[in-house]
Amino acid sequence: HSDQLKNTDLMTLTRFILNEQHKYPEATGDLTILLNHIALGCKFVQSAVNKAGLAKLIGLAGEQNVQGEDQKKLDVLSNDVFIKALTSSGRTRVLVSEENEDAILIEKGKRGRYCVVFDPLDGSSNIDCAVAVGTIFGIYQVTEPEREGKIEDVLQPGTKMVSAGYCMYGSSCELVLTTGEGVTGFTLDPSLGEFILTRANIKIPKAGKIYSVNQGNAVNWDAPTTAYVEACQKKTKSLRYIGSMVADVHRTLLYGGIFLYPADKKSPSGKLRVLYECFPMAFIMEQAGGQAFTGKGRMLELVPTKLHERSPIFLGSYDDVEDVKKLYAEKA
Ligand code: AHM
Ligand code: MG
Repeated sequence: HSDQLKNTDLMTLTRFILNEQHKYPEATGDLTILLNHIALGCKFVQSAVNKAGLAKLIGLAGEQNVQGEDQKKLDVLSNDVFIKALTSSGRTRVLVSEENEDAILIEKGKRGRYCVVFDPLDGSSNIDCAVAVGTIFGIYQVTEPEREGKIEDVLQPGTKMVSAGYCMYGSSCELVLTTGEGVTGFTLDPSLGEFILTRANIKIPKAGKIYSVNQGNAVNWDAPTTAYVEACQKKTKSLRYIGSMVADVHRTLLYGGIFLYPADKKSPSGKLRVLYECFPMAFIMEQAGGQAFTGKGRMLELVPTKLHERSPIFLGSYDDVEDVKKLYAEKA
């Protein structure tokens, strides 16, 4: 506490983004405004997730709470929060949310140059037992400033993303961000209501001692995935699996190792969604010196053909993903 009080020169997220913006004389400040709106959405969701147990927010959408009001399930609430925050930024054109079948095309007058793909509350099966959940987002930029948004604006390879991040609602609230020049971590100071820079220039360890996978699917895996996990076990690596992608990826980023959601016989494309789960995390991993692989190629080079497309994913420490790539080259 005393250390915290000694530091009177706080690098807030807003200040950090503004500093970044000032490095580019041509920057308009639009991305700064957009990221601030995303951060506001994260704070709102963090507060709702925190109060969920008390506020009896938990429940099925459509159910009534004790006051007879309709309850909103947290993932529905989070989706509303982000759609409103993004729309009101005036900087977006196309929004794709895990919660909405169709893309949201922003009306004229509120339109901006950015498209945002997001999962407002990922890992929602963990909410009812108070385990970490998170928000994931990725941002594309369109070239022409004023025209109708199109689905094609977001059906772009991950290499076209200009920024990506996630916010983990865990024992602390952690926001991790890249704008394509490394990865920076911020922690929400609840007393200030501000994200404070806590991790500058995050680099993932080159190799790790942890692997993270839903081993319950093992009977359905393909040969390279099976061989990889068996090799992890032979090396007596530790297994950690929370079942919340944001939390599993956050640990992988900080401690090193690998997170995989491979294809299996039941889900030949895996489970995780390309646009708002795989791409943002792959972008962050690469920016931190790690890798992300689909089983066929570099994750970020995949060209999605539909909004909610899925892909197998292997991401984490450079050497660990390299081992997976070798097995796929040999056995596939
Ligand atoms: P969701 O978007 O329905 O919450 O599902 C995504 C989550 C990820 O957070 C996590 O990595 C994965 O599902 C876990 O899946 P499984 O329970 O099959 O292991
Ligand atoms: Mg999800």
